[in-house]
Amino acid sequence: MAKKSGQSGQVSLSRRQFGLAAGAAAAGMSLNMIPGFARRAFAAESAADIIKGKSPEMIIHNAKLGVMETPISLLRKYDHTPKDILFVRYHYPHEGEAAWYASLQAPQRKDWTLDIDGLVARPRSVKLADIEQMGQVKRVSVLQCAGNGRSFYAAKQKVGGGQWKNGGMGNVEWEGVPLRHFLDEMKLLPTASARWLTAEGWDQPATPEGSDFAKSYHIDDPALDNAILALKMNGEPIPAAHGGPLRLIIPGFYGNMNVKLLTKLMLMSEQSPSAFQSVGYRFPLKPVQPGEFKAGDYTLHNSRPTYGHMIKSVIFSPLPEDKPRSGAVEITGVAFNDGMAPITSVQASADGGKTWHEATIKPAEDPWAWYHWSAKATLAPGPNTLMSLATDALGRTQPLDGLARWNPRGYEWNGVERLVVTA
Ligand SMILES: Nc1nc2c(c(=O)[nH]1)N[C@H]1C(S)=C(S)[C@@H](COP(=O)(O)O)O[C@H]1N2
Ligand SMILES: [Mo]
Repeated sequence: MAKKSGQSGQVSLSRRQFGLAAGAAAAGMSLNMIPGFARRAFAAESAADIIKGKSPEMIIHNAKLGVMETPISLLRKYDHTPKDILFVRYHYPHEGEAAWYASLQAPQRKDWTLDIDGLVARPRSVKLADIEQMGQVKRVSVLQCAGNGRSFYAAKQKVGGGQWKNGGMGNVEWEGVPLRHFLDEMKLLPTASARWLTAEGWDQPATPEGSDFAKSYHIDDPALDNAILALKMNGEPIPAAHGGPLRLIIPGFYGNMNVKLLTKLMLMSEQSPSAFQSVGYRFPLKPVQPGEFKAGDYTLHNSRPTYGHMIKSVIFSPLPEDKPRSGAVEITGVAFNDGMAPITSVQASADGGKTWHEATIKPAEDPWAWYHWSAKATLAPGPNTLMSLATDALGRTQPLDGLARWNPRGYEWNGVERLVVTA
């Protein structure tokens, strides 16, 4: 990896940039006075080199797979997260034949089909063009990787995988055909033994031992009532990097349940044997301690898939880089859950939880979208520990000690944040 970055750093020192640098030197400027120069010429690959059009400010977790997170300073600028800053997660290298989906362009794939297979009276293949003709609905939903916040578990014991902070999420407007509606129109009569709906993506593992990306949902899960076969993201065809031309969106469900590059829906009696369903993206049923339960210990019986978002709030402002002054401050941020009940309260603290201030909450656009909140507090000179705590109408709330939910794969972090800002 290090070698690869080094090489690409040299390659990206193009003649034009070199010319600019030489000109600047002649003009008595140092290289770091040229915006963007240092990063492009010498640092490891930038997000924009991995997926053209992505902001170079994205934090890269895996250059080969194109995994990247949004800094909160960018995320907070928009209500609907635009494509150039939305986090990205794929599981296979997008090289060779797969290179087409490492792009923010709308894929030109008019020949795309969705296969319907398994325990149905009549398996069939549906053209993208036919899905486009069906009635569409909009859903604003937070898209969040189940690994978002994983790095915070390191305070107990570091777990493997991308060390996500809070930026593995975004608030996105999706548009597409309601899944139930689609299944009805297709007259897909499930046979009596059909229990699970499995969705599969186009992407393939690099080696034959690898597992296809497939996820399964119980066919009676009420969350499927809100699911859509999405064709648009923020009002335009879904960029390939985000799963276009067709993506299954289950509003309120963790990222992995939202299968990109959707090619197949299957009705089955069991869940998919894919490792992404049977061992990966699962959460232990009982609390576990480091060492006693390992990443390889997951079974269908001792764990559950990461389905709906655990209730969570994230502080957007002030961030340490805002360099706030002491005195009155407005703490702002967002909160969201699985959309099954409204968020009814957010409390914020600026003194590490000694005193709490009730925030004003702006109604969310849709049950699965994020809620903006804002609370008045006071910053003391020196370091201040900011915290926020959301609760919903079902009484579900965030653990003050997020580490109590430590798990070997570091999923579903929803602990109360402790953000230290110095005034
Ligand atoms: N086909 C396919 N779908 C996928 C994945 C994948 O690797 N392949 N990754 C999943 C995971 S783990 C996440 S978090 C989201 C990321 O969506 P994004 O890249 O649009 O942010 O896509 C999900 N859907
Ligand atoms: Mo994810």
